[in-house]
Amino acid sequence: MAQFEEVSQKSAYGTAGFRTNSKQLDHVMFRMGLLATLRSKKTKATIGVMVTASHNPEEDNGVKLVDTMGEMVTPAWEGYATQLANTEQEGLLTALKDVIDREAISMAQEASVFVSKDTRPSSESLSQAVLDGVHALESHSKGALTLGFNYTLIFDCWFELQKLVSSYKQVYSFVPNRTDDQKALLVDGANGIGALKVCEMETYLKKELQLSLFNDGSSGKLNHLCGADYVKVQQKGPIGVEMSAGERCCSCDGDADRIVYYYCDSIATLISTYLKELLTQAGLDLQIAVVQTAYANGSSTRYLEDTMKVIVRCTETGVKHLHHAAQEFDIGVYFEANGHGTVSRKPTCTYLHTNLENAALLLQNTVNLINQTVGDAISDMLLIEAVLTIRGMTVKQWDAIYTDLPNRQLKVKVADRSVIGTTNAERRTVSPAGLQEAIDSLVNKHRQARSFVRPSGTEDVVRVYAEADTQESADALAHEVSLAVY
Ligand code: 16G
Ligand code: ZN
Repeated sequence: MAQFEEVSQKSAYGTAGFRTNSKQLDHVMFRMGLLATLRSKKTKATIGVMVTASHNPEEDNGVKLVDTMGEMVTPAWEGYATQLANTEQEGLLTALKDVIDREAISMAQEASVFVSKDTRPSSESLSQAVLDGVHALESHSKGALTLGFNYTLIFDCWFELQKLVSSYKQVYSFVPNRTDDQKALLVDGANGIGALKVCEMETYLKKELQLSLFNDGSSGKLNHLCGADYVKVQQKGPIGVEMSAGERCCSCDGDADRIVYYYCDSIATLISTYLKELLTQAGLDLQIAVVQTAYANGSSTRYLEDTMKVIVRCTETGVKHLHHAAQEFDIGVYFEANGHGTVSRKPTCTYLHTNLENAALLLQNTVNLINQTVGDAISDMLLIEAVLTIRGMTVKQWDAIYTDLPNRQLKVKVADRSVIGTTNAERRTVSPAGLQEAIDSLVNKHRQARSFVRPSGTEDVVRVYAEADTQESADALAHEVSLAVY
């Protein structure tokens, strides 16, 4: 049974659940085990608990609940999570009863919880604490219990891997004579779970894709000097990967739900352009939209709206927001600038399967490459490879679709980041007073400039983003805005 520690600092269910140094998480894990069990009883379905801190340092860890369709839980349940995580041990029973009453949960209902973990050393004992929580609740109620346990939730089973592999082979059969150069892809596994999966897949795809895996977890530390976040934020190649000109390279993050291709982050542009062309060729009148966040480069937004004429929506940061917005369209493409994303399609789009015209067949196979839950770096990688193959494009040509405005991201440590309130999909601040006016006047001093600040949902920092016509200008603006925040 997990030990309860004194809850010193208030933890909040952030952008992707709780996240902090792994030493402070034991009690939070236990309580998420309790809450997942309640959620499962309420929904009468399986609930996932994912133990990971994704791209954060190996010393950190985190936990998020995964709802019945693979999505994040609703705001009300995030609220319960925060409440449970911060309750003193004496108040825990009352807090639990409160959730049970408010949600009218029948404790006799069967529960089914699936716990997954990434490859961090601390994930072993922390996932055990989740299981302890599940067992603790179940031993006090009459409900039967199903418990699953594995490594990552996404993309775990062999069957799923085979489905991706065979869809990729099908797509590939449309363009069989790809040169060796075009088939070569360098993959940075970030010393995490993605490395294990790429290793497994490599053997099945030898003919179609030559994967060279780096940072495979055999020696390096998770996310250390490698991985999607490092590459994106530091704008540097990962350690151990020697890239030569024109080579395609991509990086997963620690739990393999993000992917970044260098030196290009216009994944959504590439995919939506391709899907739109296929829809036109197949004569299908479906609504396609791209969902972005404030971090999306201004040039990509302009290109999508003005040239591609696709619908563009902006939401708050975090897959949970983008995913819901994407689901409102027949086909919704979303990729955050940091590499998180996927393509969702409405169930009504399944009639694609009955149309066997060439374009539709290709569309069907392409769609089968997509893992529609909240994002899976390995399926995204195969999707991008498929699009590049079909279009006969090099990374350079992809990069040339539009030109990103130079940009800079910084983080600022402040005493209390929660004083910063935002609106309009985090593009403007509403508090503290005067901050937005200060940002506006700094932005006005630069050309083609845009800047915003928001409290991070995964780290104790405020994030600053700036873009402008030159790198010097973007750097200066980011710096000036940081000072205004501080
Ligand atoms: C998490 C989110 C990601 C978001 C990022 C923002 C998931 C699976 N991942 O990684 O979507 O972009 O947090 O972090 O939900 P921040 O709030 O620290 O900037
Ligand atoms: Zn991740």
